[in-house]
Amino acid sequence: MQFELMASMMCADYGNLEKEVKNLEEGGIDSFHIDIMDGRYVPNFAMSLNDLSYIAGATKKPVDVHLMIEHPNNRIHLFLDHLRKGDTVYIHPEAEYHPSTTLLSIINAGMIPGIAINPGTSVETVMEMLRIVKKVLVMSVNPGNAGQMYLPYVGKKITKLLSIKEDMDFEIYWDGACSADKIMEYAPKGVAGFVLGTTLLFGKEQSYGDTLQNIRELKF
Ligand code: S6P
Ligand code: MG
Repeated sequence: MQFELMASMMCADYGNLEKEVKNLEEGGIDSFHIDIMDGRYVPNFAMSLNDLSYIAGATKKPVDVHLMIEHPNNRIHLFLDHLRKGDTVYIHPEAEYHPSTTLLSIINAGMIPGIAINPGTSVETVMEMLRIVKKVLVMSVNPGNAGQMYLPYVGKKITKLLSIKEDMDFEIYWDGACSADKIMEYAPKGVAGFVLGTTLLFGKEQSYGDTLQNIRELKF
C-alpha cells in the first residue's frame, strides 16, 4: 500500500541533528516535517529559521514546513528562501486575514500549497481554500506540542475530507499522535501520508530504519 511517512523534526535529538537527518534518510523516511511556531498563534516555540535552513540543506528529501505563526504572509519569503521547488508549505487559515493571498505567494514561489486544519475547525470553514491547495494537513491534536493524546472527534472530519478529495483535487495528511493502528485504519481509506513523532518514531529502542520498515510491512 502506498503512503508517505514524514518525520516530525521537533521531536529529534538536537544534540545529534546531523546524525538524526542521516539516520532518518537511510531508514527510508519520505520527507522532513518542520514545525515552525511563534509563541503567539500557538503557546510554544518549537523550530525556527535556523533549524529549517539546516535540515533543508542537509537532505535531498522533500521538506514540509508547517507554519504555526500569525500572519505568515508578512514573512513568507523568509521561509520560502530556504526551500526547493516542490517542497510543501502549510499555513493555518485562522492565522491570516487573507489566507488565499498567502497560498498564492506559496504557489508563485513554486512550492506546494497546503492548509493545516485544527481539531476545532470544520471542513465547511475552509471549503473555498480546498479549491486552491494540493495538501490538507489534518491536526488530530491541538497545535503546539508533540506527545499529546489523539482527539477522536477528528475522525469524522477525515471521513468528510476523504469523500470530497477526488473532486476537489487535494491529498490528506495526518499530523498528531500518529500510531500504527491509525495508519492501519486510514491509509486504506486514502489518507496519503502520516507525520511521525514521539508516538511511533522518536525516543524508541528500535532504529528509525526498523520502525519505518515495520510500518511499511503492516498487513492491511
Ligand atoms: C504539533 C505539531 C506536530 C507534532 C507531532 C508530533 O503542533 O504540528 O507535527 O510535532 O504531532 O508527533 P506525536 O506523535 O508526538 O504527537
Ligand atoms: Mg506539525
